[in-house]
Amino acid sequence: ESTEKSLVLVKPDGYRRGLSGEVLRRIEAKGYVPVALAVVTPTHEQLAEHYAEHEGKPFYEPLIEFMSSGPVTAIVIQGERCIEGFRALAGATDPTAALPGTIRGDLGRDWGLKVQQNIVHGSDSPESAAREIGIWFPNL
Ligand code: DAT
Ligand code: MG
Repeated sequence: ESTEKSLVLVKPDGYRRGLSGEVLRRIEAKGYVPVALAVVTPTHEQLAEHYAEHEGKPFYEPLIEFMSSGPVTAIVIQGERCIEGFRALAGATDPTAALPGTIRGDLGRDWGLKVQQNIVHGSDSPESAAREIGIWFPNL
């Protein structure tokens, strides 16, 4: 199959809370197919690449610190329009504002102004997806 792919991360907060399975369940229930999956403790170097677009922003350093605080579950998903579709499943960036029914809305909350602790990452465009899949799954 040659349909669209997206890179999903269950972030350290989600992994720590045992939510990798719940995220994967929602992905599969939607009909997207996991084609690669790995538990990885990200390096600063890897995260600097992944979040290059945010370098210099006020939340950049705390974001990198948080993302390197423990293992993440990295998943490549596949399916027509899965980039847009997973972003819809994930919900708004701020887990307090994210609508119920979404991953962030149902499972996330604010723990002391730490908007970065929002359970999941999902690629936001075909270009980001290709770039990010290369960072997390260099052999794919
Ligand atoms: P998204 O993950 O919804 O694509 P983004 O790409 O704008 O959001 O930001 C990447 C991550 O950085 C996001 O998941 C959480 C964190 N972040 C974004 N905006 C933030 C803010 N204003 N304060 C703290 N963390 C923020
Ligand atoms: Mg983003």
